[in-house]
Amino acid sequence: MDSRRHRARSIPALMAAAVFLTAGQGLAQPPDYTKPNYTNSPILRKFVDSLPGLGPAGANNLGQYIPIAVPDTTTFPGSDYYTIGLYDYTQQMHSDLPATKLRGYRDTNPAADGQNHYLGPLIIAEKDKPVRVKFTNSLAAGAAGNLFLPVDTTIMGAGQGPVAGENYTQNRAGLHLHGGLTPWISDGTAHQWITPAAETTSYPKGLSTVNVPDMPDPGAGAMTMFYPNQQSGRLMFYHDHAYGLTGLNVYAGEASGYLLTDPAEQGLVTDGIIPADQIPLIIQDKTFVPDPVKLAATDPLWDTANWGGMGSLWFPHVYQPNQDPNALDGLNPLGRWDYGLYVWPPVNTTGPLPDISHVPEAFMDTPVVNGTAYPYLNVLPKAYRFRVLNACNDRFLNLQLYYAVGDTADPDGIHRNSGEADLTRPGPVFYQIGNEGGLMPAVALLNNPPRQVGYNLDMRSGTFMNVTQYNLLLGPAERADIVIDFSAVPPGSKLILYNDAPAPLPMEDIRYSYYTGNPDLTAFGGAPSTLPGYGPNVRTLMQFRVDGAPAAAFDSAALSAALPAVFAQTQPPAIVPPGIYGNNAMASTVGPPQTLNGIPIKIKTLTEGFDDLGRMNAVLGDTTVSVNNQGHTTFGLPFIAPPTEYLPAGTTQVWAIAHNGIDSHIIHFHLLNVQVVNRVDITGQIYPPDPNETGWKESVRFDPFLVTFIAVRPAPPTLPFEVPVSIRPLDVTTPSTGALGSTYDPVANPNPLTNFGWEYVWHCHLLGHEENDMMRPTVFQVVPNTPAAPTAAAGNGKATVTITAPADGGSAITNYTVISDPPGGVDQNAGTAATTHTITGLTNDVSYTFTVTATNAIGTGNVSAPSASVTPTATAGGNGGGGGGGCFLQTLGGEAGPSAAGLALFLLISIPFRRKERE
Ligand SMILES: [Cu+2]
Repeated sequence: MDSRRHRARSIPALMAAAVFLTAGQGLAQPPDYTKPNYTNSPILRKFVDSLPGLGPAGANNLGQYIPIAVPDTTTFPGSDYYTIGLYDYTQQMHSDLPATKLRGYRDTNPAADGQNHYLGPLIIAEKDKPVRVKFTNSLAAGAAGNLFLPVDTTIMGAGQGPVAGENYTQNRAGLHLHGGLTPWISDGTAHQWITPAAETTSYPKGLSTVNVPDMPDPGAGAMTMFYPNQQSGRLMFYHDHAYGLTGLNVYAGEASGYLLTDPAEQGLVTDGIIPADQIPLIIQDKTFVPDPVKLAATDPLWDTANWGGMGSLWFPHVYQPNQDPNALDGLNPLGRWDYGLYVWPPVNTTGPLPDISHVPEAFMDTPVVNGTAYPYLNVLPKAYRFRVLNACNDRFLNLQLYYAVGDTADPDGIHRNSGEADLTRPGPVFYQIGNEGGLMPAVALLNNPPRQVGYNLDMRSGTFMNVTQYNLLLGPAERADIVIDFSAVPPGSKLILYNDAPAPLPMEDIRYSYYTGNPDLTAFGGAPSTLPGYGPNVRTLMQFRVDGAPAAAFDSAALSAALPAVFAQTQPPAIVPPGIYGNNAMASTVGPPQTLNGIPIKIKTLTEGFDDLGRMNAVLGDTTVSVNNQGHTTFGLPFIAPPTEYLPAGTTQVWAIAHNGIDSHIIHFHLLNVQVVNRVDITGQIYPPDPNETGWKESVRFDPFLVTFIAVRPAPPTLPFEVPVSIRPLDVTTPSTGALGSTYDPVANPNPLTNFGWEYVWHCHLLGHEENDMMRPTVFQVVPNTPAAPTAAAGNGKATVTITAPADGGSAITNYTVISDPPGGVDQNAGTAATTHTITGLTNDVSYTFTVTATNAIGTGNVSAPSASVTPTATAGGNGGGGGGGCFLQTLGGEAGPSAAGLALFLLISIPFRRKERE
């Protein structure tokens, strides 16, 4: 959701109506239209600081580098054990800036240096060797632990919790391994966070925080995680995911790399197929607080005392509406966002816009790579492997490589270098070999030549005005494993890593597009024209300086030949085979057969609208129809609605995710690697996945007005312990209204305790969207845990076996099987979920033990330990109790099947929206 000025301008009559009606609403405080709310970083020189590399040897001129975490290999034999703390610290990120206050992870192993390093420590893991982490929140307690960024307490999870009058603290933090096949207890998601041990709060940790069962209790202020690493090699990253604070915590610095390697990938290195020289390029956008004069002119409401002065991280904090009911044209020139009170029909707002407000997206003005603004990197004329991660909060990147303007002497003999890219002189090609899921089945050749952003201008097309031409397009959290061969670059040359992705994508607000010579937009709440050689500039991300003796050319043919075999060896085969993209997909979206490659299709929705305070937001959902706060019939569910996505282990699902809105989103699937099958527009045109979307991904782009098909086959990792299931209220911020198993009712029982099984989430990774409700739980269902040894009581020729129900794996236990030793007897309660089973037909005066297994819809768990031995005798009392008792069955609502009517309704709803927005 962008600022949509183009749309607002096209509907003045609607605006007038909205203004008229607004007077009668009287629900919300009119916003102050006169105060600007933006700012721009101090003017920084480009390419004066070098790129931080790995380890102390990679330190740049400012002393920045990304340390590699030091494992403790003895405390937990067979595992690499890391101790990581969270601290506030400062680091200088550019020569023209003072040190910036940051909040991030520190390797607290005594063998490490005891210092914080931005984006560190990088964990390097090996396939099938577990990593264990003890994460300690070492922030200050009380007000001193507050985040030094504007926190909006109207965002779910950032304000009041279940204790009346008591807010959650701002020093909450967790640790999520993004991309990891991790047991849910260690996934570090929204409700798995901790506060410092010294914090005085009713909410010292998230309700779903569970430590690793076979590690010592880490005590208050700490949590433990277990990462099995049973995946192929890939670049992942670990970052904060705390409810209501993720976007700000990550922006403040809570993100670090996690590089998983595997033997097949290492074999490619050993064999010289891919370069051994490997360089991370972690790209973010930041805005730094400028000098007080500029700050006062652009963001007079910035709270310097609490959020910091010049050089501190800046973040937007006012919801500045596009609409101004007092203006003749109804528009606010400084506005950024549509305000729901002023649209038609208006949002039934539940309150005024808060003074400190979340905004849907935060697009900053300064690119930072590995923690340095506008870095340069000296490279030799040879091939390198770059591990690229878009770690921006909300900004997409369309990465290209060009020679720099004037990198050689111009015809007039003058050697100019203004730090610009010469868009007529392509740099070397990118051989993309991997994405989030590891190596791809084939090399994707990019930058051959570079492709600048291009819009689909075919008005007959279902993707009219979408960005359909791009180079290496990476949304937030997407990764690319690329080889660039500089061997043919003349020594002495300079190259520019260039980006021209619009922000938002695709409907750009030009005030977020900073480049040399950009129009002066100060009258509209934007930046002045950028000077050559200086920031702000989000196009010229970094510079490569090539020098030295050229190496032999990189053997791309050998790479192309080798990659498919390695993929086949290390990666699961595709669920939907290549070549099936044709007939099935469109047929599946509008009617029978509702299957793809024989797999039933589940329809999911992605809907943009407004929150209850009138702010633009987006939500995920299924085909459940809801009426939003404008009275529109729509789709989409809040995070706190009962779960709708169930993932039985070992099954295969195809999701058709229909996008009703105008923003591109990156949807991230925890637990899952997904196969991008294809995309289909509303005219029926089919778009195969991009060459770099083949193989497996977990962060996937969803473009406007496309139904995107993904296929998943969830499976649990193998663990050395069992884990409980996630049982919590739907809404952790309010008291529960009903016991586990009670029936959800939006009025009478809106917040029952609910079994989420192995709880994960799927959510937008534009962090501004994720934070304001673009997240839904997924219930991963596995076999029940192993029951404890049952108790047994002997009777006359029988025994009564009593079972304690184990965790049900997220799917109700349907029956217990009791096995006697020695064999014999008849279980009178066989095939039932009763927890008391009477075994008859036993032989008196023979000693028996009993074991038990639990079964649910997913399968049967492990066999329990035996009961104590009992001996039926003719004189044993009574007839024994039969069946009944004790059993509590949790009935989980099944997921609604795919509905052709549902999708047709979705399309009917979406088409008028689309017409309106594209007028
Ligand atoms: Cu989004």
